Amino acid sequence: SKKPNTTAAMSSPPELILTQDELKKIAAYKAVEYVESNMILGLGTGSTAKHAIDRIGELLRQGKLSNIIGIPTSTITHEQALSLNIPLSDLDTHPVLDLAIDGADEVDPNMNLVKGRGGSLLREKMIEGCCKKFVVIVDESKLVDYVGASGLALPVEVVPFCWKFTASKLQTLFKDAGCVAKLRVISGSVDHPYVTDNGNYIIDLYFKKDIGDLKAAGDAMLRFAGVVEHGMFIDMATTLIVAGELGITVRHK
Ligand code: ABF
Repeated sequence: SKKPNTTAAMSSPPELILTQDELKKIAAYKAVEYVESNMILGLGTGSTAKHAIDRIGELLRQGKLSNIIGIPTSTITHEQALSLNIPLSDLDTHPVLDLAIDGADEVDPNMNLVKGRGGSLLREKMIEGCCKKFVVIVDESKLVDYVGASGLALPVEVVPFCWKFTASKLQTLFKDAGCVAKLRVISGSVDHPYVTDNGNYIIDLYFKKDIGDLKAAGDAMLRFAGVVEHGMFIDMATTLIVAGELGITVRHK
């Protein structure tokens, strides 16, 4: 039941049990095969993207890549790239990127994504929206039948001003899907809000059912003045690399 534009290859003996992090690394290394010298690159955030950035740094160090300019999607990625001596720039200077590589929290059958559990969805969407190619790298646990199906949140970045009002608007908007909206707090704290790189808060939306039309849902959220951006990346990924126990699958749109 393989799709015509899908290729699959064994990356390791099937009897070998790989950890989730090893799968992430396999997907990340595969994505870096798409990187060529002289590219302007969007550098993602998260534990999967981190492997890709490490690999890019390694290839630069070995002289196998040259003249790369990275555009980081978060301050943490900025620091990682600096530590690897990857030359960096920004969207003001380079508004068109050749390629971006990033992870995701969920990937639906149409290659629509949920991103933002790492809190970097706004910069990710700004940067990955300017790329000629956007390669998404995941382990197979991220594949879902529909957005929200994993039980994990759909993150929404909101301005701190009257965030409870905005959270309540979002929860009401998706009441038919049994939505519960929660302010993201710093890990280990009860009520200390997590603050994004842009000084905003994150409202995590949990659904009991499929929210249906993703584009309509996204547009409705963006109509609330307090909403800065949502974590659905609709029709943005051009290549999906999935690493699973049985090998790597590469799918192009
Ligand atoms: C970023 O990192 C986010 O958009 C997404 O939330 C997360 C994926 O994390 P990981 O690669 O650590 O699973 O790409």
